[in-house]
Amino acid sequence: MLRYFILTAALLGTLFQAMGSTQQAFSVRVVATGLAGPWEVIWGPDGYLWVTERTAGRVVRINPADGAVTLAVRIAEVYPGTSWHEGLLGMALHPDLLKGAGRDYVYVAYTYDADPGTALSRKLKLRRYTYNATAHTLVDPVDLLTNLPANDDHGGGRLAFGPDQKLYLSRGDDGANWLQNYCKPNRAQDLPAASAVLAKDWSTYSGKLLRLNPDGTVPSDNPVINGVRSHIYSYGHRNPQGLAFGPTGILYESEHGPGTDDEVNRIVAGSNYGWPYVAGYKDDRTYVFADWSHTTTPPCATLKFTEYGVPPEVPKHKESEWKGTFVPPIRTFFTPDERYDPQTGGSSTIAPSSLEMYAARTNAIPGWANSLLLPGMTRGLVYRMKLAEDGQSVVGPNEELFRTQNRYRDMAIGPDARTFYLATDPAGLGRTTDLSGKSTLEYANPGAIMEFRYK
Ligand SMILES: [Ca+2]
Ligand SMILES: [Ca+2]
Ligand SMILES: [Ca+2]
Repeated sequence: MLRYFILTAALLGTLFQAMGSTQQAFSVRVVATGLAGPWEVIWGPDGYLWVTERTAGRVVRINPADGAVTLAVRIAEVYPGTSWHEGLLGMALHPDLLKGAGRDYVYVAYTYDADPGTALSRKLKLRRYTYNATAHTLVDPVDLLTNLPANDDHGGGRLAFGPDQKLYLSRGDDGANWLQNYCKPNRAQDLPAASAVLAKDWSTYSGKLLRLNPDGTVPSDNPVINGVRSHIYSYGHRNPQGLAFGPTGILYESEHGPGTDDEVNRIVAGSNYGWPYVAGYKDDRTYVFADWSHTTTPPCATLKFTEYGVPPEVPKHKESEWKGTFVPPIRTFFTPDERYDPQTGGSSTIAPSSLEMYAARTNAIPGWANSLLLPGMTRGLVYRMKLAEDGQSVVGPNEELFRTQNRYRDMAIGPDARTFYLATDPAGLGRTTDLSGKSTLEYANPGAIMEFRYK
């Protein structure tokens, strides 16, 4: 027993030393700055960083050596809106880009006004471009899927190209039943009828992960959910902004929780992830589903939305009251204990903006092989989680990395597996944390690409 304790203490000492030295193990450099809301950053096959600028509607290529920015396309149709959830969002590069296979395709997702001229009809679309490697521009736009629901909150919008040669697109719950949209019913649990799929009515696609053929059609092997096959791959999501594939093809996702319980999920085709009935685990801790939009007496619109102290007229449902089947997260950030009071305890979340797989096994940073990296916005940190060998779960504590006074929006990993590129939010997008741990609205490096290189 005594020996056990000595060993454990020694191990813990090593662990804390390793965690404490994390910051010193990396050199930091600002690669580029002055970007208009960099939202996606990808290490391209040409050795450039490919970046979407959310509010400017631009795709740019950045030389990582000198930070020179080259415009690939400006998409005039992008509707940037005024919220954090609109504009040019996700991007995915076809794995055959610049391989001479005739598939030099780049996919983007963005919000646009589907009814210009009259009232605003905010929608999201998926578009494909072809890269002209001589002119270094994106040309020949093809709209693959249009008229997807969009709003001024919880837009999701992350894109990924899967090892199964399918496209994956995350869609948020559009902020329904929350803040300024509190009287709008939440549709994260709604599923389409066969007739809606035939009629290309995608109005149920809020709060979903979508899986598409590269031409935008429904894959014939997509899950049949509630008797219907559609683009929907999984449902019951709040605001999923991270998608990453593991080396064996497992899909991981991250999504924002409601003041507690940001989630990292392992995605199983056809499954329900619980929102809005459950946040994090089904544990009745803190979260109660307050169904504002279905308040009838008095009508919802006559009530004033509050996050805490929800009025008695609003129907409330404890997590344990819901009898549906769902897949719980593999990790939360964070599920507080019973003593936590959300009104006085502050936010227990990190605002996870994306997710990256660190698959490297050769040249990997010691201990890092087979990890997930989770950038967050409100704490100026990236969290590393070690995956179990089979990829089904995460093991051990989180490691906190790359602490700066910034909101990290996305990340790319360099081909050496030792260089990391972080995109930061532009000024004015809400709080982050300073180096002493205090909440702040000032960012050290707004609208930048930062490089962290392992020494
Ligand atoms: Ca990325
Ligand atoms: Ca969930
Ligand atoms: Ca819960």
